Amino acid sequence: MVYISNLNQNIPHMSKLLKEKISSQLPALREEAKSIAKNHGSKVIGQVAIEQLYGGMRGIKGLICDTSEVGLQTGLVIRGIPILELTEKLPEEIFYLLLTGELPKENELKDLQKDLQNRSEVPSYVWDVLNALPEDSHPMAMFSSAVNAMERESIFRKSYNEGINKDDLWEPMYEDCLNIMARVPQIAAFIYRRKFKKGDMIPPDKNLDWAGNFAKMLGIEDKDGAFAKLMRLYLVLHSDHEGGNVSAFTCLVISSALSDAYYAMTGALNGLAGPLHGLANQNCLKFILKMQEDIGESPSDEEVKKYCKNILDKGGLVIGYGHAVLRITDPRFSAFLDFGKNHLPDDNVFKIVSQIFEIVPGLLMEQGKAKDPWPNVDAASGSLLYHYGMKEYEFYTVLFGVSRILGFSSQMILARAMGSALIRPKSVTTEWIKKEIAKS
Ligand code: HAX
Repeated sequence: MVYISNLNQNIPHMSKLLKEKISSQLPALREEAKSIAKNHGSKVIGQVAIEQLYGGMRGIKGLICDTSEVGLQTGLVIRGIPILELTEKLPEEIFYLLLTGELPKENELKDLQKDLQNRSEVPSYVWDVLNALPEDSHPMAMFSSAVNAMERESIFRKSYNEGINKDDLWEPMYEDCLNIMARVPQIAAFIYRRKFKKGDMIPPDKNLDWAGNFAKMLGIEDKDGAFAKLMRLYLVLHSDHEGGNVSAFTCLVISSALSDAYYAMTGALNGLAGPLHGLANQNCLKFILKMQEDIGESPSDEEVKKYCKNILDKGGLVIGYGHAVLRITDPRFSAFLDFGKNHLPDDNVFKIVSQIFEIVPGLLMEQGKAKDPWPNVDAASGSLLYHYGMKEYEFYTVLFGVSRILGFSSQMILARAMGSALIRPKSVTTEWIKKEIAKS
């Protein structure tokens, strides 16, 4: 079968405003980076201890990421704005903010939304690829396969092969990222409905915002609009988490080889699928459901405490707790907890989430192993989705992935715009480390 390429020739409205905004900011940003590297290039900003080599490079300052930062005591801050001040925004607004450092004005938001709607047609072969996968494939494997399959649409690869000027390489990267961002809600919704036998694909509604449309295509019953509200919040809260987490770092490493956004995001999604990263949200709900199975639907505080202590005593993990970087209650958890208190205070699963929050930090502190005894983003989100009828927790990481594509995209577009170098740290051998130790 011959498939028609979806390259952008026929798209009636492509956003100019966001691209123009980035273009207008670039000269000063490039000048600043050049000047910092030229005038302060030899300034030392950190040391590397051997324990960091054995500890996943934790804390080594080795990347520049301007979209967001995660402070030990602040949690996620996007372009200087704490995430808890952004919970009423739309994901499209967050994308604009990540990229430019500014929230869009009304006309800029409308322009971006229209652009995304016009790019949203998914190439037909993607449905064939997804339909060809066994139904028991994990939704994340389906999701990353679909993104990888779309690589033939890459405008970046085509432009590179045609010899585009190095300074302009960010523009086709931008086009690829916007195309992916516009199409993933439909792909994710298709995966949900096919995998969990929810019925035919629901067509997109071009009058809705990006997350509202996604909520509609998932087909979850939503009489009062609360599920769409949750989706907007979910896609905002998961959008970015600076540059060093497994998925964002993977994305940056792959794209630094001038691989296009399809290749880079596929790799990033595969990293997100790991249980210590994005898969924790599915495991967290699984953990609570198992607890209900073991000690009852509505356990007492004492029963929850005994159950969690037993897990910790056996060397197990309390999923949804701890973080590689944070040392406070993740503000994204607080946002979800607030949503739950406002919309579903009497839900049994949500009640357990609240009980665990009161109990587990104390147990982890008592145990003294986890550096961060506080809940992370994954500790509450599953209970909210479950309440609205999205009970298939294997799907939750796909939602995370749809959202994080905003962060992957903005980080990659900016890295390309700034002409970021090929990422290639030096590895050392154990013999070399032993020799270094012997010297001291
Ligand atoms: N329950 C029990 N023990 C825990 C723990 C938890 N929630 N969190 C950390 N620990 C233990 C570790 O297993 C480790 O034990 P060992 O020394 O015996 O190996 C010790 O405490 C020190 O770990 P750490 O330095 O505090 O944690 P890391 O930075 O190595 O890992 C993790 C951070 C998030 C992976 C870890 O806290 C964890 O496994 N938590 C549970 C899984 C989870 O919630 N993951 C989601 C993270 C958020 C995210 O990225 N989402 O995408």
